[in-house]
Amino acid sequence: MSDRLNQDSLADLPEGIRRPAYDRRAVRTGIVHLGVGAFHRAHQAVYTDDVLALDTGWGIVAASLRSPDTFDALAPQDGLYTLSVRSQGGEALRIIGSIGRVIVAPRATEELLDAMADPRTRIVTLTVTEKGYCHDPATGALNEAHPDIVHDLAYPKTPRSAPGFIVEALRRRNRAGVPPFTVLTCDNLPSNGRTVKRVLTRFAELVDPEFGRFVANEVSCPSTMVDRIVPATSDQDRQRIAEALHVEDAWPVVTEPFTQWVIEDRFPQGRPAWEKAGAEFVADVEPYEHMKLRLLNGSHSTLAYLGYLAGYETVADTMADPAFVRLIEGLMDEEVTPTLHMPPGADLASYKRALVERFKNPALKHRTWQIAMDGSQKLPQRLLGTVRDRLRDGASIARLSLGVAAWMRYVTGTDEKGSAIDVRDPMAARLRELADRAGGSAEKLASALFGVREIFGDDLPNDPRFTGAVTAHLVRLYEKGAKRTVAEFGAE
Ligand code: CS2
Repeated sequence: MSDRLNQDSLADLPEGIRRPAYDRRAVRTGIVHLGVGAFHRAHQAVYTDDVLALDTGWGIVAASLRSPDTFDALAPQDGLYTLSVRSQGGEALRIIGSIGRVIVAPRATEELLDAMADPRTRIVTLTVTEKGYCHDPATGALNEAHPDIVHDLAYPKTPRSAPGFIVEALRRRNRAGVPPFTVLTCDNLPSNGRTVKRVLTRFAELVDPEFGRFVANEVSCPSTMVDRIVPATSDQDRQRIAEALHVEDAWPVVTEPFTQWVIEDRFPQGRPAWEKAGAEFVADVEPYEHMKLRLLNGSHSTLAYLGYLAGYETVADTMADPAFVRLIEGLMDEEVTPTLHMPPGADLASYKRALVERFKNPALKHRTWQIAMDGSQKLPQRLLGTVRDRLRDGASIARLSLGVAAWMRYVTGTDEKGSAIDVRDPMAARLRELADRAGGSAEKLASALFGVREIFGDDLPNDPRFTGAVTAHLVRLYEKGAKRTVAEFGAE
């Protein structure tokens, strides 16, 4: 028996471990996925694995746009990996087989473009994270000065960015008389379908105005709401899973029981019956997306910055502090919920109750540092859209502005004890420079960061209700630290 999880060792796995319920040799590719990170493998690839048992026409070819890590791990495993679902109740393991092939884009650009241009590919899905769209987070427009976009416009046949790959593949299909694939973004962007469509249309227009019109008119980009908490896999996870499997899996994913996928049903070339695996097809995703981005992700980012500063390693550790639970419940109930317009029948109260339990899940080691990444790309849709709605209604932003202040404190790159914070963000260097120039003054720091238009736009920096609230919190964070600021919050 092989000592590695792969097609040969599959039959010898211990009882009770679910494995693909279909013949993998019969699977044909229907989907190309860009961005084969843990989230894709714990979400869309699982829904698709369910569907393959009913229809083998929807196998996935998955590409990394940067790192070869996933390829190096999954190639010797024939694309197989373990999904570990963890809760206080224990762990369930399942082997996922929907990814047939992995491509590393930088070293196999033609192979990826060929797969995307293949007429059998009818959908291109994406999880490239917020920054992968190369857009301006405040406006949603393509960032034409982005180095990858500049590169891809100059060398369209050897793209680096997701928009560059998609537009080049669509051009090849168009030339060959093959209809466009549907572009299905599964990232946490506001109106994610509309955003990717705007970015692609502008990119195509810059390549060739007529092709821009074709993309605008002919390419379908349904919006989606995706939800499943998937922390980075640790060595401890790998070891525990290998012991249970009796073979090594170099690339398992660890997640929670909860999963949700809401999709707009606009697939001119057809689609898998993902509803049979629990996905919901609706005419308009926006209400669900607002609910999820503002309640879940808005709370997550708030917990991440404040929790990290308070010295908590994971979200569950942070949620073990009752003052943080109070803050987050108050944020959701008092400040976010009034901005949501939910379809009849949606049960917001139970959604929020479930969220608090999900954040508390002690079996998931979801590091505050991980969620704190890329704040410049996340803040607009997680907190600032809600802030705008509240200000328009003349309502309080006391908790929303605390999250923004904590982000400001975090991106200085120095924690409350004077140790360095490893700030990961495409704007990290610029933010750091602004912080250094502020020289430890909360007022100067706040005012310098409000000037980052890509995050705050032109309106918020000019609204004293916003700038005043954020600055006052930032002063408190410097004076008292995050733990005391949160503890005293409710008592004010
Ligand atoms: C998290 C999300 O890392 C983050 O920024 O907020 O990845 C979150 O776990 C997912 O959106 C949950 O669906």
